[in-house]
Amino acid sequence: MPLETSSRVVQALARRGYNAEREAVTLIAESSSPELALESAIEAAPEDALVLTTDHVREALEAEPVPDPKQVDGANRSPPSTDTGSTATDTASSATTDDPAREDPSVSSGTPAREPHQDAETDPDETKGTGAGARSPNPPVVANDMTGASTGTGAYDEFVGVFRDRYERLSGQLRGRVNHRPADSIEAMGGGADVELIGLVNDIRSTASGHWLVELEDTTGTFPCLVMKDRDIADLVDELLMDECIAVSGTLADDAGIVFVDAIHFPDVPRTYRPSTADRHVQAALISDVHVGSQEFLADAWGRFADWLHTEEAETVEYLLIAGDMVEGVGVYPNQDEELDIVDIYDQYETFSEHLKEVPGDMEIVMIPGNHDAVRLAEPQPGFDEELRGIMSAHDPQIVSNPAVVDVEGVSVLMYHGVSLDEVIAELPEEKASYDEPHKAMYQLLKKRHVAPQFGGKTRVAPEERDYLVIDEVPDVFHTGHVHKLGWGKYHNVLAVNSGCWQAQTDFQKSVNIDPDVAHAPILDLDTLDMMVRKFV
Ligand code: D5M
Ligand code: ZN
Ligand code: FE
Repeated sequence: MPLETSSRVVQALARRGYNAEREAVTLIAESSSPELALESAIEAAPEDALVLTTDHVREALEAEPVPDPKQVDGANRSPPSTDTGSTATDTASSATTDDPAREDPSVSSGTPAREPHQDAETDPDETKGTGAGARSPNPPVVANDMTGASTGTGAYDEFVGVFRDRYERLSGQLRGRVNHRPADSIEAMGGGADVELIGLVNDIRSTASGHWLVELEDTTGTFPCLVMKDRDIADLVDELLMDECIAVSGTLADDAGIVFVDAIHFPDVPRTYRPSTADRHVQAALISDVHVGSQEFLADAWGRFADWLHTEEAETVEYLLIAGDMVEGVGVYPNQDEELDIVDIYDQYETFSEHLKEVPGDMEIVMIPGNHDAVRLAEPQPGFDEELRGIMSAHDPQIVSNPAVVDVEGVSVLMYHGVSLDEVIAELPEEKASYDEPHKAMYQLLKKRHVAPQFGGKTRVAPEERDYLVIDEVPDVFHTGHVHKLGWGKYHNVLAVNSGCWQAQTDFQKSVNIDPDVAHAPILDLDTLDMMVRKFV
């Protein structure tokens, strides 16, 4: 089946307002007269249908066998495209680390799909010989969506509440490893005692002699902890962010007024963590930062991506996860309006929805908002409201909060837009987190078991009864965006993926030397957690 035809079918349908299932597109494209088949399929579909299904097309083709192609106008059949380079597999891009996931990016382009993965028991649908119609993505299950559950009004005691919840849940993760002494009882232990305490980082200062004074706060008070500059653990102080939860072990000074720290513990991911995998061969595309409405939005590249999803090669790509910034938004950054292609935010979502229609209708889509989207900026960000959902309904995406934990075929994916990554990158030394290796900044969030530890900086945190930003359960995959750089790797067996963007370099990014990774689609094998990256530039 020439891609050219299938892609033209998809675009023609999207122009007519339809999202279409892949097999529906294939049937139309392969029929003797795609133009006629398309028309009669649209007629066969109910008037309020948003998705053109395989059944609609079958019905149309059976009711009205299309005439011999020689007798219909073939002017629309353009010659096959010679540009086959646009979807080349990219395995080398920014592959500069020693992460295991990079060494074997599992370049499986062209792998025939489906056949080895059917269960021994034959699916009744399968026996009908419906080919691609046998695919059946399950709607992903979302664990911690807080859309519609926001209780915060911004009152002071709510901030106290959210930090108490953070402390309780993260200290709970550390309690098995240390014997916590409440801050207000430490002094009474007397000089020289061994002491362990768990607290949120309340202050980090260097002393006159270059040591580090880290003040920890628990629910009873604060206590100063001294990390000597010549100890190995001094290196870890570089990694600390304000308000994160850590534990220290050490010895109480003679006057019992300070702890000399021997060890620092993070909630962390156990090194022995074993991720779950899907029990069939199925893939997910992990993207973010589409930025529709920006003059720099790369519509052509998006079109190539959507076309590719309709090809046989992408047959097993059944899920599309979008980690925020669907649109460019308005008034997000100073002077942003000078680079807007669409000035009205609702029009931006309308256009975004048009682009979503090009994505096969039989794919499951999950999306969370980002800082450019039309929801509150403070995190957790609830999923889009009813009006925006209405605009984006054609594809019936699952719209959930930022962050969200999404179970995709048994693989838990923590989706988070990633505003805190800017902060982690700004605060930590280059080798621990940088824009060129955004996945390393993600490792830090996994280690801290919190997606946005630092309060009061760039990342705005909304007070809720619960700290939704705590990473309670270790995810199998951590998916973020925001920094517009592609990077991935494994941290204690958890795959961290930052997914690049669909927006060319903006003036601001030029001014600060951010060179975005555009039009890449990380494709994740859910059965092996191997990943490869497809380029659509
Ligand atoms: O931001 C994409 C990346 O660029 C992210 O790392 C923040 C940074 N960025 C982009 N524009 C600005 C301005 N105007 N000020 C500060 N930082 C900026 P995104 O929010 O996804 O567009
Ligand atoms: Zn963005
Ligand atoms: Fe963003």
